[in-house]
Amino acid sequence: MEYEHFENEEHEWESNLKVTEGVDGPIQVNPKALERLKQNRQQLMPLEWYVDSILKGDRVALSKAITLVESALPKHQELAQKIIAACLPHSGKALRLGITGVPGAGKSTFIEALGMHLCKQGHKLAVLAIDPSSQRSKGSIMGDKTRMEQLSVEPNAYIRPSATAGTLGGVARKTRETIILCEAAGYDTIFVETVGVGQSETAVHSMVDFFLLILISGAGDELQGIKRGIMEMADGIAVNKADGDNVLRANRAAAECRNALHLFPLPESGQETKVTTCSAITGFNIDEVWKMVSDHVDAIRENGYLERKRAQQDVQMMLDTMDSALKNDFYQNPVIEDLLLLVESDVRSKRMSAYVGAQKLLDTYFSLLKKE
Ligand SMILES: Nc1nc2c(ncn2[C@@H]2O[C@H](COP(=O)(O)OP(=O)(O)O)[C@@H](O)[C@H]2O)c(=O)[nH]1
Ligand SMILES: [Mg+2]
Repeated sequence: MEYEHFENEEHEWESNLKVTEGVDGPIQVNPKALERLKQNRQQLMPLEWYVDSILKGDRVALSKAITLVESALPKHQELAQKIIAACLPHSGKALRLGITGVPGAGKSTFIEALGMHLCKQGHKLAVLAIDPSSQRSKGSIMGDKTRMEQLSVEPNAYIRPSATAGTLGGVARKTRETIILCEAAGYDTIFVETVGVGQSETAVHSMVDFFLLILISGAGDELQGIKRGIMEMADGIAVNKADGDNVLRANRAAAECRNALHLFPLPESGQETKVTTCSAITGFNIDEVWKMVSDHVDAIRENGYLERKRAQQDVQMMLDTMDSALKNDFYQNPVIEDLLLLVESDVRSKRMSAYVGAQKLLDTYFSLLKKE
């Protein structure tokens, strides 16, 4: 702790060394190695410090704990899991809202508008993002912080850039754990934004109470870009950018959406999927969207669906965790790694059928397990 403090402080030393500013040379060290070095240097605090400070709502402790959750180092993971276990009984009370939509639909702008609306009402809001593709972009939500100008300086809001590495499964697990920590720190509303495309919707859907789809009106082909599956996952739809000369088009898009939804069966929640228009820029109907969300969550809390849904999500998280652990153990086994290359080339050249190849690898793996 002290060490970090020291590192960040600006010192005015009396020194004979004269520092001349110049152009940065090329990076000499493998950036990945540097990252590890940095992680290793992070001084760990005792478990109680993290837990007590998080429960008091200390943002520094919260951020440090999330960094541990995101770290790949075993000793960080070990401590992170203990912090999560201690925070778990204090979690679960927040409303968890997932937000999805194609890039450019206005998700970030919407989060800024709705987020400020909620903070003004006294809510404490945490904004997280799932972006498995962010390895190269360093977390698009970082860039999005510029779209969240007010929210990023709002004391009642906590914005956390997405974890920057790993598979979708890994990133999803980290986000779920981050939700637990944020709830323990007193955040009563959690937004999870999907930044990636494709599979990340399913991941976010599996960890929220309400899944909001943000659409925009296009040139009459509103629904083309949206897969039916995502429409079906949505608990509510907001057609954004209903402002200026776009209002009519937005209304038409909303009507088309409602028509399309009529063809779907009533969702398991027992609640119809509602559609509304809004504008994240002018603030039009932002309160309506929130009403749609909170009414829905109130209703499913009352009819018992919320409890069942969260229980099912917990079971799913357990299954996903085992799934990825088993896969990792298999694919990271050195014998399997070598054999896989050989079998792959046999299958490719039709010397072996896909089924026989898979069986050969699995048999080898299981016999290795027995020998252990
Ligand atoms: N006219 C209008 N533009 C909007 C609205 N919401 C977002 N935008 C603009 O749409 C662009 C993409 O917004 P952004 O929030 O970054 O979308 P995201 O990629 O879904 O996060 C930006 O230029 C925003 O200013 C809206 O309600 N009305
Ligand atoms: Mg965005």
